[in-house]
Amino acid sequence: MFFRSAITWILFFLPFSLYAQNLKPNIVFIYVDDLGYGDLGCYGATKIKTPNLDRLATNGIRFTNGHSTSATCTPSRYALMTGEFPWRKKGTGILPGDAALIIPPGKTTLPSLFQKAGYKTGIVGKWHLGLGTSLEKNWNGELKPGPNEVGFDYSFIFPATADRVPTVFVENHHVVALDSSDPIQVNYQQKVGNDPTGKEHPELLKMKSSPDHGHNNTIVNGIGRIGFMSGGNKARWTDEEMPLTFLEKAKEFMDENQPFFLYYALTEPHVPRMPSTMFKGKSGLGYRGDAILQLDWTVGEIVKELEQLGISNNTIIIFTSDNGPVLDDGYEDEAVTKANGHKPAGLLRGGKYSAFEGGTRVPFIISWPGTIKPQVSDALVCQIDIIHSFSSFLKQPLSLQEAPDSYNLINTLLGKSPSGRDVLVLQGGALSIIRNDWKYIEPSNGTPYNNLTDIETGNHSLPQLYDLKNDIGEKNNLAEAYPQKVKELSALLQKIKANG
Ligand code: NG6
Ligand code: CA
Repeated sequence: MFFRSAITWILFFLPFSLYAQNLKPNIVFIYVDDLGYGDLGCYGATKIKTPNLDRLATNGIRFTNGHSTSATCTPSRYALMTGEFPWRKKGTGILPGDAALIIPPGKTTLPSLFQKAGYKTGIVGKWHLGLGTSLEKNWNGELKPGPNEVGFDYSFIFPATADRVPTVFVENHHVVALDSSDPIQVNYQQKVGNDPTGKEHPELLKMKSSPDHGHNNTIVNGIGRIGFMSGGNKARWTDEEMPLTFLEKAKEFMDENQPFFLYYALTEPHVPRMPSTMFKGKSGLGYRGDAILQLDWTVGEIVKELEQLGISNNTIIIFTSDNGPVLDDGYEDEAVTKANGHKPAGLLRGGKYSAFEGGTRVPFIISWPGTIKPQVSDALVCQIDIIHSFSSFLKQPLSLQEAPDSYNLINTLLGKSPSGRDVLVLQGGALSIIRNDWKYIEPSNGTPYNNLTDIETGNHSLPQLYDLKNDIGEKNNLAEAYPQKVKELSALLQKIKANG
């Protein structure tokens, strides 16, 4: 009798429970820092092996025309979180480490949508969208507002970039491992405390900063940083430990909270590249290559954890990068001297900071084993579209004011439609617009070439027009040959700027 009713129960409820499971798949959004279009095996790299990401791509969708909104970190992250083009809002450029939060609490964000839909939301990794309400903040007290005030139930972050002070982790509202007898002070204008700086004591550095770059303020873990800090000695991170620390926190979060939305924002391969000992020297391309091996390994560990938890078929992994690549971003880490022919942006022109495709066209992979059909998609998609797409997926409709620049591309992102955006505005030094494979870059006064990073910025005093279908490397400026196209695209760009 008992068995019969148990079997009836299982037969009756199983389809519902499977349905319910599929209805709320977990999400791991893996956001890496400064990884280029040509940095992964599955995007054509031959000098570097990335088996875990290659496998993810083979089993899921590999987008060939996926973009961040911007060619640097803060604006791309702002767009990802809010669905609003960052160039519409002042103060969304690269933030210093003591910046105030730039997302107003209460604004609809990607994680807040998931919260509304009954998910547990967490961020582990790089934040770089500011903390608190002003520059003057007490790093020894409650740090608020921050990620927890804009949609995350749990946060384990570092505030800005790995090369900016304070070099500490913040868990929810507090610096981790803070010793009250050694309070932290941070200043971006002048030196605080007695810690040596890279400028005064280059002999103390284990990795030198490149000449003329600004990484010569307070030394932490033998590396000069941008900005000055004192105190918090026990709380300061060791760069080599960071990937393991983040991985452990990510695993804990996934184990304890389901369904979850995890925003896992890795620091690799951003500077300073100081990989774990197990990766040092492994790629033969210097620490930048090693950092890429490290991030590939990390992705493999996440996949393994999902398998061990028995939830891989019920978890969507999205993998992408906040902007394009740079070799020399301020440290003598052999990224240039050991590049050995590796092309971090692949066939694309430019890189980080650039209006050319190398600035924003990045690896973009989505996998959902058992649900997404493996494929390569050439659809034009942008990270800003994640929020609207998932609002549709989660049945959490947005008003016109919420995520105003985001498109609903859920069918494209899940591999059910081959078509993407018809038009996309991108932000390098200058703004550009893409429609039907034609790309127009606005004239601008900025320098065309950045000597420090050795990157073509895409800035030019004249209009530029490229035919991406036949010239993905943006070698032939067709503006003079197609004046009508220039007029059309520049008018459309003006319209989008003005109207949203
Ligand atoms: C630049 C830094 C660079 C990097 C970047 C931010 C100098 C000369 N360069 O200002 O090293 O930190 O900011 O990178 O200081 S991002 O990926 O977070 O946008
Ligand atoms: Ca970045």
